[in-house]
Order: sequence, then C-alpha cells, then structure tokens
Amino acid sequence: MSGSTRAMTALIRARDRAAIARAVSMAERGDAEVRQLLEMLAGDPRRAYRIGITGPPGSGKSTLTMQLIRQLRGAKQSLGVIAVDPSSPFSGGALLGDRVRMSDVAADEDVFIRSMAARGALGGLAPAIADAADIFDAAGFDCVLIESVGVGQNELDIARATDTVLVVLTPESGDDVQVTKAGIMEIADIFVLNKDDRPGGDVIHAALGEMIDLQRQSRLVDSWAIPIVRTVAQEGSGVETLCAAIFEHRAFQERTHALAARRSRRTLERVKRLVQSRLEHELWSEERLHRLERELASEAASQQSAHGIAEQLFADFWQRRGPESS
Ligand SMILES: Nc1nc2c(ncn2[C@@H]2O[C@H](COP(=O)(O)OP(=O)(O)OP(=O)(O)O)[C@@H](O)[C@H]2O)c(=O)[nH]1
Ligand SMILES: [Mg+2]
Repeated sequence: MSGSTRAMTALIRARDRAAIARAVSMAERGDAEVRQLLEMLAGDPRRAYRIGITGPPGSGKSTLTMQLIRQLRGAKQSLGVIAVDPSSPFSGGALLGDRVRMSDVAADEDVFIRSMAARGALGGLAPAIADAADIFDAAGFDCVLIESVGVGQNELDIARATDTVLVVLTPESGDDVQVTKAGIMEIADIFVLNKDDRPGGDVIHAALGEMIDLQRQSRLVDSWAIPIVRTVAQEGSGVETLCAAIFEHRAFQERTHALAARRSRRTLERVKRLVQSRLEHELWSEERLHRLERELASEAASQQSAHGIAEQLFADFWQRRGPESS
C-alpha cells in the first residue's frame, strides 16, 4: 500500500476538494490505485443517500438538479453531485457544471460537483459512477445526486447505482412513455412531470397514473406508490414537494427494509461485474489470443467445432490458474 494512497484517504475523509477531485479522476480512468483507495476507505460507517435523476434529453434534469441542490442545502444536507454530461449537447441545455459555476452554489463548501463524460472509461460508465459515489461517501456527504440522460443502458446503470430514482418527463414525452413503458416503470421511484408551464401535462399525468395503478394491482404486498410530482424547474415550483417525496421514499424503504436489500443487491451486481471484467482481462492475455489465432490458422482446427475449441481453452485456463491460486 503506497504512502500517497494512505495520505489521500485522510484528505478525502477531511473532505479536501483537491483530493476528492483527484480520486474521482482516478475512478473515471479506471486506475488500479483506486482499488487500493476504496479498500482503505471501506471501513467507514457512513452511508450517503444516493439519488438518481434520469429522463429523456432536454427534459430539464440539470435545471432540476440545481433546484434540488438548493432545496437539499436548505435542509442542511451536504452534497456530492455527479453529472454525466451527454457527449453531444443536442438538447440545447447548459451543462450542469457551467450552470453551477454561474450560481451561488459555486462557493458552497458543502457541495461538490463533478462532471463525467458519457463516453467514459473502458467497460462503461457504471463502475466509475459507483466508485465516485463511494468516494463521496467516504468524504461524509449526506447525499449523492447523479444526473444522467436516460437513453439505453444509461438508465439501468443509474437505477442500479442509486437508492431513489427520479424519472424526469415533460408534457412532450408522450411517445417516450409509450415506447419505454416497461423500462421506466421498472426504474422509477418518483415521476417528475417537469415543464409543467407548458400545455399537455394533464394527458401525460393521466397516462402515468394509469400505468402506476396497473402495476400496483399486480403486486400482492404493500408496495411503494410511485408519486407524480409536477414541477417547473426553471422557476423552482414543485421542488419542495419533490424533496418531500424523496424523503418519504427513503423512509418507506427504511421501514420495509427494502433499502438494505436494494443496497446488497447493488453490491452483488457490482462484485459480479468486477469479477467478470477481471476474468475477461486475465483470460484474454495477448499470448493466449495469439496462440488461439495460430491454432485456428492451422490444418487441425478445421476438424474441430468452435465449442470444442472453447472448451479446451477454458479447461487450459483453469488448469494454469489452479496451482498458483489455490
Ligand atoms: N419551459 C420550461 N423550460 C425548462 C424547464 N426546466 C428546464 N427548462 C429548459 O429546458 C432546457 C433543457 O434543460 P436542461 O436542464 O439542460 O435539461 P437536461 O435534461 O439536463 O438536458 P440534457 O442533460 O442535455 O439531457 C433548458 O433550456 C432549460 O432552461 C421548465 O420547467 N419549463
Ligand atoms: Mg443535463
């Protein structure tokens, strides 16, 4: 264990901004050193509450996140914020970081905001987000907010990384709701109907309400009733109600022990993913790949099925790993 890693853990625990920034950059790059760092920080009993903000491009996630930051600061919560900025800013909205720099939040010592690029590190963004959230955890922040645009895999990644998921829709999201019905019902803990200053809100409100009712009928036990909170993020209206809904969801999950279950499921997924990428890395060494290529080019390979070759390779891998690892 290097001395600098040890020094860094102390700085992170003291919420040193430069150290936190450095550690998050390491997580983003997938540095091996971050593994050591997180192992050393693991004993800390703190548990930040993790809130995900997702939804279609341009639905107002960053605007809303800014408002949530203000509201949560009013409730004396210290905050670590991760904004997964889209790689192409097609929504016309400002990036969260830019927005913050121009606001009162910029000088607030109890808010730490970090952008991550959506293209991200090798193996996707999910591991980097999870590590960054752990770093914020160790720094003793009360809440971690994660904003990420909800397209494809991103949406699921956010849901897996957080304790409460806000799905931000707008009166214009009607088609999105129809198309991704099952997907958003699966991940949403709270629906936010933003841009409620525009017409059409009632229609989507009714559609969402119907989906929520249907889902509840199919559950036997008392399940969480997904609320729909209507907001105008630009003006901050509805944000207080949204915050109350988040705290309510948290209390519900604590009361029903769903939070502990959710967190251990999250750890399981994460461990599986880590083991999987480690296996992949070790299995496909350059040497083994070359050997396989040579084998396949040979005459003998034409006599074998792909299944047979894979079987042999796998057996060979375990045999070689065996003596040194047991
Ligand atoms: N009319 C109206 N416009 C809003 C509201 N909230 C946000 N906007 C505007 O919608 C645009 C997009 O807002 P962002 O907060 O950047 O949206 P986003 O979901 O973070 O966008 P991406 O991160 O790029 O997906 C901006 O021009 C906002 O000013 C609202 O409640 N009403
Ligand atoms: Mg945004």
